[in-house]
Amino acid sequence: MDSKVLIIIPTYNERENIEKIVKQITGKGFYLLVIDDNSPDGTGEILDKLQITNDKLQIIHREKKLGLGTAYIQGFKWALQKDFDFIFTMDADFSHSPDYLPDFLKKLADFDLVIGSRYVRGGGVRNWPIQRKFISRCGNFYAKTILQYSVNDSTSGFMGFRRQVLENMNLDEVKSEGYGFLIEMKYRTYKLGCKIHEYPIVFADRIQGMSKISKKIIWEAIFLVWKLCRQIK
Ligand SMILES: Nc1nc2c(ncn2[C@@H]2O[C@H](COP(=O)(O)OP(=O)(O)O)[C@@H](O)[C@H]2O)c(=O)[nH]1
Ligand SMILES: [Mg+2]
Repeated sequence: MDSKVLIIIPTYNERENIEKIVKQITGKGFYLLVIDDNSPDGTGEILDKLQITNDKLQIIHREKKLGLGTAYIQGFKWALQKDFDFIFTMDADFSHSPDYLPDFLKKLADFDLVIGSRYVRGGGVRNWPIQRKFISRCGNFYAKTILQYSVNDSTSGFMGFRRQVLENMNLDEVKSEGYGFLIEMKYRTYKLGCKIHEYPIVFADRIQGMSKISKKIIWEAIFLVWKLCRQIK
């Protein structure tokens, strides 16, 4: 691998998933940065042990649960400082299969942002209850309509950026959390005039551990979409 590729994964209570995901990603030759918010379940300690024998693994330990958005922003800044060329975001819970990473990377030769998308032909969701499917579909249709852009899966947490996108974005202005953060990153990228590709993925619901996304975060995202289209010109 000639260019430097970094995968960033934020974690909060991912004890059941962390060792396996670290091994799969670094086993493919990628660098991995995990940002752990002092998970009460001991995820951080497991990471420290894994790091002793894994030189592709980097860890940022934060004091307390500070949210997915700030974790990624901190990770992006770290990646830019360390001269990575391609920077990916992923969940720890295997909803985003690491097997897609090589194909995403190929696409980044032609695009600035690649989104792992459930809502393009060939993509989909496995193991979600019908209500969750419905909410996600409607939320993404809503975001696409209000923001007047072409992205079908605004709330996907699986993204690959060329470093230039993150360099050109004012990362300190990105203040949203959860789904809002995921939407904001895509919309800001679009507003920068970048080329975006949605790569079809089958999203598998987590088998181990619990989701940390709350109802409050969904409501925040709904208001954020309005704010974004008024504020970002
Ligand atoms: N560092 C950090 N990671 C978080 C936080 N909230 C969620 N995560 C991680 O972000 C990823 C996405 O969260 P998840 O619960 O899977 O959300 P869902 O897929 O929408 O249900 C997972 O890897 C979580 O462990 C947080 O406050 N801080
Ligand atoms: Mg998840």
